Amino acid sequence: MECFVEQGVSYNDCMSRIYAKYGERIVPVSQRAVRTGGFLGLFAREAVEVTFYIPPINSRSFASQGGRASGGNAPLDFEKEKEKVIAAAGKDPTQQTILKELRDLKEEISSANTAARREEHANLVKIEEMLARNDFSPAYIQGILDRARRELTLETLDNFDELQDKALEWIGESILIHEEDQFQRRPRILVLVGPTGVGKTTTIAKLAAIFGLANSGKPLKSVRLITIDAFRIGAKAQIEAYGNIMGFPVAYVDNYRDLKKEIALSSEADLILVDTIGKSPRDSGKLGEMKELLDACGTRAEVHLAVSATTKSSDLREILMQFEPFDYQSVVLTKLDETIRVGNVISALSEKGKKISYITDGQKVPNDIQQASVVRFLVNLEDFRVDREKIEKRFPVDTLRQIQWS
Ligand SMILES: Nc1nc2c(ncn2[C@@H]2O[C@H](COP(=O)(O)OP(=O)(O)OP(=O)(O)O)[C@@H](O)[C@H]2O)c(=O)[nH]1
Ligand SMILES: [Mg+2]
Repeated sequence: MECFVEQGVSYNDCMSRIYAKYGERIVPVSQRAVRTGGFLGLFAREAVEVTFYIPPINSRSFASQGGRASGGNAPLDFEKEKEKVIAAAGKDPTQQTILKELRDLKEEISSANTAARREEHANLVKIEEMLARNDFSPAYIQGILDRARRELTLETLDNFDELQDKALEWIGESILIHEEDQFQRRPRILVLVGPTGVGKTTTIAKLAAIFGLANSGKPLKSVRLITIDAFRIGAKAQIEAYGNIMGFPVAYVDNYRDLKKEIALSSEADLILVDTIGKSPRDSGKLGEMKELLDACGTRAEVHLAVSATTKSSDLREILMQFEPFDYQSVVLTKLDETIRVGNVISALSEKGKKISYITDGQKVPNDIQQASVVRFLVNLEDFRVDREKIEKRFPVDTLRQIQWS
């Protein structure tokens, strides 16, 4: 039996292409998530690949439509293949029986599949396409569709607005928000780790300014900056510049003992912000060294992982996994202004059960930072009709808010 493959943005997209090309007789065998397109491994997108075969009845018409074999591009000679099988089967009555059973089975699978496809509600197909356009992962999309099939009545499925509201609510539920530390214990120690260039130092500066500079009558926090990134050209100057402008002391350390000492010396501060050197998630040796050094911050230090919202899904999953040894409590999502699609981020974080603490959406210090909120993500979704009032009611403690403290 020759199998063929077709790729598309979703299972339904693949099936539409297959039916359009080969007619309704085809029998799907399996589906899997794949990555397609891109250049030198960059910018590849997630897609679905469906493997199928065509029952060898009326094979001449398929061959004339230009069928494509999985192993190469040569058109198949179905007549020859059929003759071979029939000749072999003709010699052996047992094989004949098996062949007949196989044929019956194929027909059964084929008709069950066609029936299932016809039963898929048109509004669910629309939702699936909208989710795919927002870069949600195939597994995440399947989860939403399965839930809709399981929990919603036909009446709700028929009402597209209601269906959209439900999908938005479920997406919202899957976004986990980290509760802001209310400075219960002092000093609050906040460490930012992450890959290179994602905006760690800029985020540290934003947090320092928001908590430590005059802010509409709020009581100010005394802030200390510590960096373990003092030796790269420009890195020291960058944090020093922020420290000087804001008037916060900056300490440079490169070993466990000095870091421990600096933390102890800053025990009177309200907030100690620790900036780290960006690390490639692939360099597990260097990550291990940094983890040992950061242990000097003590067990009650909050570690946040900074990742850029523009990171492609597979890299995001790797980053979330490789930084796991730091035991990070939440993710700071940076550069949200540089992408209009957030489905990849929502999918990856929800698959790993990770919380989000802050989002940053620009280079301006300190303006472009906010506490993470479900509402912010939902209003960013493309194509969805967002009833903001409803969403804010559904996720009440989580409306868009600026960072502040009592
Ligand atoms: N568009 C945009 N740019 C940002 C944001 N945050 C930081 N940047 C920019 O990203 C670049 C890198 O920022 P840094 O703060 O130096 O990044 P880093 O993670 O400390 O980099 P390394 O220390 O080299 O690992 C700078 O040009 C920042 O202005 C953001 O939210 N949006
Ligand atoms: Mg930096």
